[in-house]
Amino acid sequence: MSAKKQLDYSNDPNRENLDLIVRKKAPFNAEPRPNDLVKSYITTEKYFFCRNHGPIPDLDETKHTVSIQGIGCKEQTIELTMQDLKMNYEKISVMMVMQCAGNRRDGLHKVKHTKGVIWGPAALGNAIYSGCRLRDVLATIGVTTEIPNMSKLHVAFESVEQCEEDKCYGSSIPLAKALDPFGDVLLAYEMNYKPLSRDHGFPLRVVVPGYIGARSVKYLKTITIQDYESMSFFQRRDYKILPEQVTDEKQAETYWCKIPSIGEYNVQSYVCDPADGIHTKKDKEAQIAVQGYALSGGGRSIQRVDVSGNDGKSWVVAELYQPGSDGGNCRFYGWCLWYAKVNVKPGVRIVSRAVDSSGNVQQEYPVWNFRGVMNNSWRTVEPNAAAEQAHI
Ligand SMILES: Nc1nc2c(c(=O)[nH]1)N[C@H]1C(S)=C(S)[C@@H](COP(=O)(O)O)O[C@H]1N2
Ligand SMILES: [Mo]
Repeated sequence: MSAKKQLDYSNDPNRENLDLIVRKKAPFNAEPRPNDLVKSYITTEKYFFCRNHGPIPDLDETKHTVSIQGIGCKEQTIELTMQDLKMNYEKISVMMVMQCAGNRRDGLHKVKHTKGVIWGPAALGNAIYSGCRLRDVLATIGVTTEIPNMSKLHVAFESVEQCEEDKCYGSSIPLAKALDPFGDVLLAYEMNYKPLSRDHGFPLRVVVPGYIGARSVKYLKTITIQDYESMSFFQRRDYKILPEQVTDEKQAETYWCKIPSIGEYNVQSYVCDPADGIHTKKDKEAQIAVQGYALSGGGRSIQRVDVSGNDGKSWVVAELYQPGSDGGNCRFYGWCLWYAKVNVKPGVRIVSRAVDSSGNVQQEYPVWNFRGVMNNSWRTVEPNAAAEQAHI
C-alpha cells in the first residue's frame, strides 16, 4: 500500500460551520464562492479557504513545544512552550492576505493539464493574525542582523503532521525576511482575535506577510537557521514556476533544482460579484455594479484597478478600499476590495486588471506552467482561445 493510502483522516475537525466549495475531501481543500469572499473586508472563518496536505493534527496546547536550533543560536536547542511564547514576547497583530500560489489554477488548467488541486479564484483570505514576532524570538537566542552572512541564511520550519508528499509539512524563508523589522513575520496563535482553529494551524503557525501561503507553516514544531533552503518537498519540488516546455512529472525532475522557489506573490485581482463575472439579463446592455479583490506581494499596496465590460477595449477606474495603506511600497499586507460601475453586454465576461504600488500590471494572457501556480492573467478566456492567444 502506498503511504498516501495509510493516512487517516477520521479525526479531522467538524466543518459544519464552514460554507465552502470542497475541491478535495482528504486532505481537506476548500474555497468560498467568489461573491461570499468579498462580503467583508476581513474574511471570517466560514468563508476562509483551507489548504491542507495531510490529516489535521489534534494538538494539546499545554503540551505543545517548538524547538529552535542552528546557525547563530547560543544554545544547541531551545525548547519553547506556548506559555513561553505568549508570556515572554510582545503580542502584535498583523493584517495580511493568505493566498495560495495555486489560486486561479483553473485558468491555467483550461489551457493545458496542470498538476494540483484545481482552485478557482477564492484560494485566499484577508485575516488579522496575532502572535509574537519571529525576530523577537530569534533575538533572545542570539540570532540578529549582526549574524555573519545573513543574506545567505534561511529559516526552515517543520510541522507535526504527516503529509501525502513528505514526512511533515516544511518550508523556509530567507533569514533577512525573518529579521526585517518591517517584515512582520509572526509566530501566530490567533486568527481574527480568536485562537487558531485546527484547520488553520492550532496551536501555532508561522505567518509570512507578502509571501505565498505555502511559507506560512501550520502546526509548527521546529525552527532551524541553516545555510540552505528547506529540503522539504514543498520547498524543493513544488511551488516553483517551471518553464512552459515542462509538461509532465518526468521532465520536471531535471528542472526542480534549477528553478528558484516562490517567495513573494505577484499582482492579482479578480471580479467576484457578479460571481461568474457575467451579466445575464437578456440581450440588454446595462450598467451594473461590480466588486472584486486586488492584492500584491512583498508589502506592495494597490495603486489602481481597471475594470472592463467589453473585453478590454475600454476600462473604468474602480474605487479602492484598502484601509491602513498609504500607497506605500513595503509594508501593506492586507488586500484591496474594489467597486466599479461598468457598461456590459450580456454574456461578456467582466474583467479586472490591477496595478500595484511598484507599477506591476497583471498579464493579459495566462502564462501556463505545469504546477499551475501564480496565475494572474486578466483574461479568463476559454481553453482553445487561450491556447491560441498565449501561443501555447
Ligand atoms: N502544516 C502545514 N502548513 C501549511 C500547509 C499544510 O498543508 N500543512 N499548507 C500551506 C499552504 S500551501 C497554504 S496556501 C496555507 C493555507 O493556509 P490556511 O489553510 O490557513 O488557509 O498553509 C500552508 N501551511
Ligand atoms: Mo498553497
